[in-house]
Amino acid sequence: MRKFIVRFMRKKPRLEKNIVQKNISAEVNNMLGPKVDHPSDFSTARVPEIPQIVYPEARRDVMMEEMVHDYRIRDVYRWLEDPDSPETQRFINAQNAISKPFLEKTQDWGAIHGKLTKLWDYPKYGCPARHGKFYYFFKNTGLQNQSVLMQQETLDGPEVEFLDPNILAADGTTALAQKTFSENGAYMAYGLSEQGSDWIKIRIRKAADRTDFPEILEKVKFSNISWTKDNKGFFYGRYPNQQGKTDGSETKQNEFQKLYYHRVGQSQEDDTLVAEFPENPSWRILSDVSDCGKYLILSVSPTTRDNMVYYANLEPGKDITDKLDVKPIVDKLEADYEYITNEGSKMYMHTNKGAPNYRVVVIDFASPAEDNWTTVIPEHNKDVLEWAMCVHQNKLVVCYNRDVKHILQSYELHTGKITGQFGLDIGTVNGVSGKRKYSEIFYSFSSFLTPGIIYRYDFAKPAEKPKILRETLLNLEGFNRDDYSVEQVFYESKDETRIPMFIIRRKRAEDTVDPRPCLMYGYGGFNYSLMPSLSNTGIMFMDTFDGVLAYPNIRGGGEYGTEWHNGGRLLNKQNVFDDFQAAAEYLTKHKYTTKERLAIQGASNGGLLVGACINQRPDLFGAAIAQVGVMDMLRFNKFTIGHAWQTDYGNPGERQAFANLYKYSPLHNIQIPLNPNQEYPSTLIITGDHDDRVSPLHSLKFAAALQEAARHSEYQLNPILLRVYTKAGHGAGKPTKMRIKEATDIITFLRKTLELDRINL
Ligand code: X99
Repeated sequence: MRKFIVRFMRKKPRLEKNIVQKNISAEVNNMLGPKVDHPSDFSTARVPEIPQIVYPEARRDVMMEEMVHDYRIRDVYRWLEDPDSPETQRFINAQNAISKPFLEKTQDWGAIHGKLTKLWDYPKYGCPARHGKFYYFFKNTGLQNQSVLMQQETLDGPEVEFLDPNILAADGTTALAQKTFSENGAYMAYGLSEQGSDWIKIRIRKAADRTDFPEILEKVKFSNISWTKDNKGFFYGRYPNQQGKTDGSETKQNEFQKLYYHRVGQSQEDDTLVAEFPENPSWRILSDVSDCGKYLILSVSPTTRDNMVYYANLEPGKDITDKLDVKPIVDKLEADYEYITNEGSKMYMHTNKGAPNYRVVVIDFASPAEDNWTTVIPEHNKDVLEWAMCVHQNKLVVCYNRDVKHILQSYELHTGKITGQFGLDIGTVNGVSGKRKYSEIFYSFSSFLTPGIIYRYDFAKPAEKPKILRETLLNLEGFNRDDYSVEQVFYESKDETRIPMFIIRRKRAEDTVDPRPCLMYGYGGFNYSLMPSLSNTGIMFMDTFDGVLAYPNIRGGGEYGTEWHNGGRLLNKQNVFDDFQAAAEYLTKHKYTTKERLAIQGASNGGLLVGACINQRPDLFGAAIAQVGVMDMLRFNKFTIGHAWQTDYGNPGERQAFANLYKYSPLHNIQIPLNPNQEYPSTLIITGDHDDRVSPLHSLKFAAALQEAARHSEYQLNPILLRVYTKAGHGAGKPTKMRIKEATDIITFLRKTLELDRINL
């Protein structure tokens, strides 16, 4: 790989975008860095030090060409798909050698890091849950890398550290990814993830003395844990042994998951294979032991949407020594089905079958034909029934989404009659716990300016109101949430669809028009609703730069049920990008911000969103941050769990889907800026070396291609940076220290590239 040089020069002032600069060949450009004609009013313009970058040369393999559905596709950076090759490693090192100093070697990095660390440092609590003799909840004193699972006999009794992941890895990169207690609460099966990977290792801890059984279960991924009611063991999903690494840095497809039964205290080798679908390698199996213990309900799916339902009879108390006799209930992939509870063979299920906003139905496994299903809670014509849970023998706690705000209600299980509503502010129910055998429930509330409030309610004492158990408070000096406003606007997208968007900013006197820096965040896919929640990075952005936060609830999400998801998937995917771009136009038109100071951010499917939007409308944004994004839409299905996303993206093996993907795939739609209006915003591409959800290769290939375009354009002065973090994955379980560093990098990047004035740093 060629040596690269980073030359520092003064950035041209933003208002002078039309001034043509150098016209030298890319080759010379690579060696010397671009030349700048200084405009005459240079001395009066705001000109912080911005390095003009000479990007690392990435080999273009022009021979890597293939015909796919009569499209001639060149994949010149295919070699970057091998995470282990020395050439890929050199590429990553060369990128970090530019991005790391760009971010860290600025005067502000330290001040931003210091302030973010202070801002992060407040005690955080999870929602408690009762299991057997004890209550359990997560607690983080403020800056601990991982939250500690605490145990308590009574809610006001002493708190005991039950499991502290911080002692499992010195750098905090081992996370408690999953935990499930046995019915009597004697045991907790828990999954540990290392370095951000989706792979987990399961261990079992005794509630009484906090010691572990010796066995460790490996090769577990995309699984839940369901205990048999005799407390002797549990079901879990496991993948076959694979050649090479299994640490999350590999890209191999995850196939042939099988369901096993594990007995407490025994070796994994002795586990019993209970269900498999060898003809369908991409099917994954989630299992629920019914509340009565007599059924095992399997939710089977090749994708992240729609599942089939199978079941098997269990005989409580009897050991499971062989494959179960698995029978289908729903064997079509048409809708989602989720087990809630049951009365004998009558299963209460949460589904969107025949109800795009979801309903609760009873399916009698003894006569499962759809004609025999009965509706307990019908579909609401506007609000989305997000989930339902059975507590206190016969009550259903039900959570609705109404215009991107949660509503929590209770219903009679048998009649479906509403019995009450829990008062909630504008925001999100981000945690809940309760059981059929207990009368109490806990729920946790969060919003843009509220980190968390935990409530307890006892159904056995209906006269009493829910009480606040714990309230988490920010303790950033000088930050007062009453100084800020949360506003929800509805704007029109390209096709006139009304899209909701939350806007959060410091209050001003009425009618004050003062565009401010703005950070807009989006996701737009997989039926996932972007609900109100507090972001430390967001608070930092508002407090430090007098910034505005914007969260458009674009299509592809689940905010308005299945229709909203359908409006932004498959051949409708372009709507997602149009909605995001329309949000940007709304924010500038209504003077919340200016294009030059509008930054966009997205992660994962939201990284794709950012990648597609900067290709399609580079003129709309001043800066872009794409984290762990899916950028190669022609090959996403070939790595790890990518094949499961075809219900949102389509199957590249099919011609029509391919043609559609080819139109928006970030990697395949990069424009060489031929005039100043086509200059890409300052762009920060972020990934992690152990991301096995979205392999880093997406970000590597996209960055290489964008930088190549920048190299060939005299108009691309805004930086295009790639930052690859080590021992980091897709995001879940990331240690606090690394989260703060990443947030510091992002804030520093915005400060520097958007030339933001520090109001408060
Ligand atoms: C997934 O790929 C989910 C993967 N996944 C399972 C789990 O299938 O994490 C599963 C089964 C049981 C336990 C845990 C898991 N997802 C989730 C998509 C978006 C999602 C994802 O991560 F649907 F919300 N993507 C990355 C989609 C494109 C980029």
